[in-house]
Amino acid sequence: MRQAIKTFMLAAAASATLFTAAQAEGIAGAPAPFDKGGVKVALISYISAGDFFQAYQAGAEAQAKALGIDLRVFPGRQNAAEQRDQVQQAINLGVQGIVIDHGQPESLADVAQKALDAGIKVVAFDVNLNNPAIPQVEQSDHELARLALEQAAKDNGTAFNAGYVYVAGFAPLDRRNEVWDKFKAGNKGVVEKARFGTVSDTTATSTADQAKAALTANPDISVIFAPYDEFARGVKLAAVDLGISSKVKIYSADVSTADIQEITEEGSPWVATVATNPAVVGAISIRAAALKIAGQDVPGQILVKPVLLTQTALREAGVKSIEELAAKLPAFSASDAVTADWIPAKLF
Ligand code: SR1
Repeated sequence: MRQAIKTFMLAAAASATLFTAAQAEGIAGAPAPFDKGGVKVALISYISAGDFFQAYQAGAEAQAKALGIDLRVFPGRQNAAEQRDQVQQAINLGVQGIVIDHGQPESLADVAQKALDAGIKVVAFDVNLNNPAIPQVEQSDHELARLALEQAAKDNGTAFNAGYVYVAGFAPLDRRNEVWDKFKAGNKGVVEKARFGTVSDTTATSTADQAKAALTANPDISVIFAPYDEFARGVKLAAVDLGISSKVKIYSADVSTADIQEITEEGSPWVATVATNPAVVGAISIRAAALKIAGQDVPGQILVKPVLLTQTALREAGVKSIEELAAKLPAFSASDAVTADWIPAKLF
């Protein structure tokens, strides 16, 4: 695990310990069952590896701790059958809430319904379970892709040869793909010369191998749309290995301290990313589950707005880490999405 994420998680945990006293007896003034404490929630992820998912989990843990929730985290191993089995395990554990983070709808929809039938509140992040009883948290993926591609057009015009990194079947990537298709349809001078991508426990290095082959076969590619930071990291690795960093520009999604370092380093081809704070998204997912458990209203769709972060802006602002980014952009570390006055909100 990268040092920056460790530091962040420790800070989040330390901050959450402020609420330990409240946890034992519950939260004064909170609705049942949070007034008594001891609420059990499961976080069931499809992917746990990588900066985004580690920060998402850290944010979920910090919010859970602040709410006195006993959070059971099930590690994601990109295994649909295992994730499905974990939902069943959570039902057997008697949790009051389940947050499902990514995954394949076809292997989750019926078991999620089984949880609902058992009286368990279910919240989904980035997996569309097509169930009106399950609120869906997402990062405004259409806006995220639009901001990245508008920046690409600003930097490169609207006629260029592109590489595109995409794996179908992941809700956020599918939504970003809709915007990419629209962008190409509206800009006929943009030619997609190569498409590749892998999602696994070694996404960045596997994508790097594919990017190397694609860039070698298509030396006229000047722009790569890689809307997931692990994809962008892989493409950057390939560009550096091939010695073509000055000839390609990478536009991505997501941000972490390691990403900021890769974007801002001298000669980096990674020129922009569009991102939310994944820890905030994790905290929001837990709050949505908590509100449902307390019988309070939660919108069917919860959108977290992303921000455009260009290499130029990050360098000019001297930002070197997520913490520094949050200090410059306070909105990045906080969100009032799905909250209530009884929910402790100051986490990071
Ligand atoms: C494989 S899906 C990866 C994406 O999920 C989250 O939405 C992150 O933004 C990441 O880009």
